[in-house]
Formats: sequence, C-alpha cells, structure tokens
Amino acid sequence: TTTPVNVTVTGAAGQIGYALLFRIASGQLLGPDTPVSLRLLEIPQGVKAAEGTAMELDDCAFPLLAGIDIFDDARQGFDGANVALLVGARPRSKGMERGDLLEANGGIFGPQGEAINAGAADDVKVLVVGNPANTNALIAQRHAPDVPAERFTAMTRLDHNRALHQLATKAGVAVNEVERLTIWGNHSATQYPDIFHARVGGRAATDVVDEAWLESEFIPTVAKRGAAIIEARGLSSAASAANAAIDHVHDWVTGTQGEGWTSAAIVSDGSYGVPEGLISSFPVRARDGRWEIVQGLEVNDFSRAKIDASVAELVEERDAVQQLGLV
Ligand code: NAX
Repeated sequence: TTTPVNVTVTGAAGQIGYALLFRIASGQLLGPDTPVSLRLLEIPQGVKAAEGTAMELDDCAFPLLAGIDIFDDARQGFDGANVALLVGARPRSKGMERGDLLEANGGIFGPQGEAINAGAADDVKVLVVGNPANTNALIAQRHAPDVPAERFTAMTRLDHNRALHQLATKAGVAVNEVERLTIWGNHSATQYPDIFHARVGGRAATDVVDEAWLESEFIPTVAKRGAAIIEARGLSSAASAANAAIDHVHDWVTGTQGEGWTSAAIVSDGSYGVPEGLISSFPVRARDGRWEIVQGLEVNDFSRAKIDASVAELVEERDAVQQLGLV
C-alpha cells in the first residue's frame, strides 16, 4: 500500500471546491495509483457546507480516497500538505478599491503562507486559484521563506485552455491539434494569449488565422471569457476552473510530454524581461516535478508590448502590496 498524498483545498465549500474535490478524490489529480487524503480548509461559516460535501464524497465510495478532514484553522489545514490548492479568496464587492481588495486578500494569503511554511510537507506544491491569483501567490510565497519559491504558482491554465478552444474552433481542427500557445503575464484582463509560436494541425497558426482576428476577436474573447460565463450562467466559471487546476497540478506532478508546452504563472527568474521574483505566466514545461520556462522564443514587437503591459500591472500590484506591508 502507498501512503496517501495529502491534498489541502481552501474554499472547499465554494463552487470551484464543489467541482474540484470529486475529481481529486476520483484520481484525476494524481493518477489512478495514488491514494489521496483531503484536508478541507474553510472559514467558520463555510464549515457546515464543507461537511455536506464531505458526506457526498463519502457516498461516492472512491477507492482512492483515504480520508477527509475539515478545518477552519490554516495551521491545521496545511499540516503535512503535499499539494495545496488555494481556492478560497475574498471577492471584490461593490465599491471596493483595488487597495482594499489586495489588503483583504493579504489577510488571507499571508497567514496561509505562514501556515504552509510552518507545517506543510517538504515537497509541498502550491497552486493559487483565488483572485487576484498572481499577487495572492506572491503574498503567500513571501510568507514562506523556508519553502523554495518555485513551489508557489498561480493559475493561468483556464486562460490557456480557453485560448486552445478558441483557436481550434477558428481553424476548424480538434483542440489536440493546437500546440505551443502561451498565456503571458497576469491572470486578469491584461493577460496576453500569444499565438505567434502556436501550431495548428502542424502549420503555423499565423498562416491559418489573420492578425485582424487575433486583435479584434481572439485576444479580447480569451481575456473576457470569465465575464461572458458570468453573463450566461449567472455564476462565475467553476467546473472549467476546477478542470484547469487539475490540469496544472497533474502536469506539474507527472510532467508535460515532448516539446510542446503549457502556461502557468511561476516565479520569474528574469526570463523574457519579466522582473525576477514576480509571479507571472510563461510558456512552461514540467520535468521531474519542476516547472521550466521554455527558453529562446522570439518575441516580436506586438508581443513585447502586450507582455510588458501585463507585467507592468503585476509590478503595480506588487508595489501596492509592498506599500501595504503585505509582503
Ligand atoms: P465561491 O465564493 O463559490 O467560494 C469561495 C469559498 O472560499 C467560500 O466557500 C468561502 O467561504 C471560502 N473562503 C473565503 N475565505 C477563505 C479563507 N480565508 N480560507 C478558506 N476558505 C475561504 O468562489 P469560487 O467560485 O469557488 O471561486 C474561488 C476563487 O477562484 C475566486 O477568488 C475566483 O475569483 C477565483 N477564480 C480564479 C480563476 C483563475 O483562472 N485563476 C478562474 C475562476 C475563478 O474566478
């Protein structure tokens, strides 16, 4: 028998949590041979609903689910965590300024980073989903000085998957015939979905679609997809966000295949002119449990301006949380 992997999920009673937990417990996060023990972290008001979800998880009789524990204390929730999915966050309410939003989330992600630092397993891998995801991940990372910085990541995989679908549909090919797309920068409206290195059915994407479509359709559709889902569903993306979180961690743990790549927000080493230390989205491959930035891609003037604009927003967010004393 294998020792179960401890997976901590914050915001477990929320809508992404509800879509995520069953997939983790069924083996889709870590594979069909790896038992998991779930540690659900909620705020006190969320505990009862998390208990209800735990009852349903029990009722699935998942062979790989070794246990479920529910906490409203971060130290306990992250104790022994091998994988930490930070989904719960403070949403922007009406009239809230960006500074208020960053401050409210600093109050969540600072202590969670400290709790990870104090008690998570040595191999802990952290994915921040809760928005503003990149800067929340930065706050958590800065509060965990004993954990290698590279273990803190933020999710742009949903943006990546949205872009794959848009490009595949436009080109009239299956999604698995699209490769080498990149989401750069912040998980926000400034994100830059880059098709200049993408291949569609073995051809250069730029030979298949024209630049007018890229600028007037593709980029805004991908960047505003979250708002379009809210408009249609009356609720924000949940199952697709959970799916992207599964993809991100599954790739991180099991590795990406071949020379293709995916997108993830990881700590910058200065590549592509992104200031060192920022948590920004890059083209990445996973090898031996580590993300590597795909090197040597040519960045044209169009891409340079878009990447710089999104990275400038990340710099502003970092400066704002620095001024607030949150990092
Ligand atoms: P919900 O409001 O349905 O659920 C959030 C849950 O988090 C609630 O149950 C709440 O009690 C809990 N929570 C709040 N503070 C907590 C804390 N300190 N510790 C533990 N739990 C806490 O939101 P949901 O739709 O599930 O979305 C969760 C987050 O994902 C939001 O911040 C949302 O903006 C973000 N998203 C990020 C995406 C990405 O691509 N990175 C896409 C989807 C999503 O919008």
